Amino acid sequence: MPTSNQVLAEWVEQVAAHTQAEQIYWCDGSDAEKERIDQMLLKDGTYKKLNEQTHPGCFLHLSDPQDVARVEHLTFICTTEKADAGPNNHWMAPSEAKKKMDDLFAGCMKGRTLYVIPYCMGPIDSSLSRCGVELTDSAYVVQNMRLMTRMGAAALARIEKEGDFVKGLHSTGELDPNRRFIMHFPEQLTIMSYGSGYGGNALLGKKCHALRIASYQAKQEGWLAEHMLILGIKDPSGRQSYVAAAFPSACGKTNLAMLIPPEGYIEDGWEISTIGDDICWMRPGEDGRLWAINPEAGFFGVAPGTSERTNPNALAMLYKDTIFTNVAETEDGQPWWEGLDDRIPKFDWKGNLYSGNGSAAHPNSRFTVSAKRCPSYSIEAEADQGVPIDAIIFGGRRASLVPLVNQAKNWVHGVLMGATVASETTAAATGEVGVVRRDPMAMKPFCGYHFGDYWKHWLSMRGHASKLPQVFTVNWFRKNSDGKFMWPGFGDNMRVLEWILARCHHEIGAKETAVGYLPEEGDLNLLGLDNITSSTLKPLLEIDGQEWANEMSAIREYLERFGNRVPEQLFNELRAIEDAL
Ligand code: GTP
Ligand code: SPV
Ligand code: MN
Repeated sequence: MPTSNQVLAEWVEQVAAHTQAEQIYWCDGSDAEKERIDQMLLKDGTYKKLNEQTHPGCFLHLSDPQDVARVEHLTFICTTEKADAGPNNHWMAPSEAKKKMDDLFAGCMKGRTLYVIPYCMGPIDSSLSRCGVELTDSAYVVQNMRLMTRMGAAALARIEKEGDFVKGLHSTGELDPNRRFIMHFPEQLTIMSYGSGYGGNALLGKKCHALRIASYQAKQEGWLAEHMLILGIKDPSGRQSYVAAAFPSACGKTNLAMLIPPEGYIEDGWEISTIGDDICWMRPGEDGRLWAINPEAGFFGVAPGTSERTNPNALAMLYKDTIFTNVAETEDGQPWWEGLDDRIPKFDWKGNLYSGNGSAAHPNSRFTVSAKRCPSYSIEAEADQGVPIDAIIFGGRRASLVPLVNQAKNWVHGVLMGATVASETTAAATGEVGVVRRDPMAMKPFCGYHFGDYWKHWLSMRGHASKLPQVFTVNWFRKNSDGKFMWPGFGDNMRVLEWILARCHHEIGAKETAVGYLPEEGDLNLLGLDNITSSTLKPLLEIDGQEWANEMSAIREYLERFGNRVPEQLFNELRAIEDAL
């Protein structure tokens, strides 16, 4: 075995025997290896080559039409005690889950290659990083993990030095939705995933490791593993700030992380840099601040809606060395999706001639690309110590009620805000789209343990970090009576970020309301915005007392569902808001 780590060597042997894999291949992460596997995927039809002139090194992959999103109803947290998984998770007893998965995996790799992918989540020499090994029979997964993580020889060397790693076993199986499970064993730092080749179900370093398993580890070790983007903002004076923002899946993290400020801001000298677009690991530093790394090395982003107008930085990185999954294709072999431009594609995401009816690209179609290809990607993303966070933002899609921006009055209030944000569901997971559900810290599908304990852990950060970030909520998705978005969003979200930073640095006042601090009329910079004035903005920055009183009752009812593990402080905070309302 090409490793000195005995546990790893034995595990690979045992899995190979149980799955009856035809051969074992250890990924080294080299360019030659990438090239070989690309050629193989082209040959077996997993990949289609896209237009080499316009999109060099880009491939199209169409997944099984029944395998296009995360499957929350088939995702389990298998802790010894059911109560530890909490009402926020599906639970199965570890012995039962293990037996179920062992049965599914028995002989499933006959005639297939077992790929061994050693990977590191985070900069390879950072003490905040953590390693894992994914065993998979999918070469498509290998190529995605190559872009999304630091994978190969360097990661294996770190594993051999450190000893421990997260074990992730994956097989696409038969892609049968009835034989599909994503099981997590946080107490054993183990993941078993069967029957899906799609993103979060199959790229085990991402949601399975970096959120579900890592959140559990983080609780024990005193840090936070969060579903957040990380963004750097330099103001005209040269002051550098960092913001982390948690929005549920397909609610704008990638877009905010790559924001290009409006014209006037650029002239004035504002600069935005991207650290991460989906996951953030934060730890209190010696200076009392929270220091954050992006554990990923690439972006697995939503394609629809990405355009020259909405996200030019993303578009600029996508013309080269990118894997496209479930997008449409133009006549001349270019990738296409709704919102890109007004061309009409020739093929839809199933590879059929596009009829003109319905979406040509799947609403959850994605691109996979190295973070290094992003024009705004910051060198700070490679820093071993991470970046210090000034503001934490929670958000979601709310057509009504929730204002454009709102600042928490203190940490406990901020944790309550995060714990009770709600959002309309999206195509990132199977199931109904557009239903408002609570999605605490955007972690509903990703927290590896009981939400009550999770909120307690968030509150406990006060004891470990004396200079915690300010906390805010935002909502880019308010709609008017015509069903149109009231806020332009995208680059113009910079205007909200400017206010947030001014608040963090105590440079601007605010309107105090029962539910938080909101911008005073005239305090948001609207220069250069057509159609939006302080008066049209008014409804976006108002708190309706009656509606919010109703919301608080709903929040109380929601928190009570989590029983006595919910910290009393959250109820006290809630009561104070109810009284103020
Ligand atoms: P995941 O990768 O699933 O975690 O999603 P994400 O949170 O990174 O979402 P992303 O940035 O990919 O945006 C999802 C969709 O929301 C895209 O279709 C975007 O075009 C759209 N979107 C993003 N930001 C805004 C905004 O400010 N306003 C509006 N109206 N739409 C937005
Ligand atoms: C999400 O759904 O939040 C994603 C895509 O970022 S996936 O990798 O499938 O989780
Ligand atoms: Mn995500």
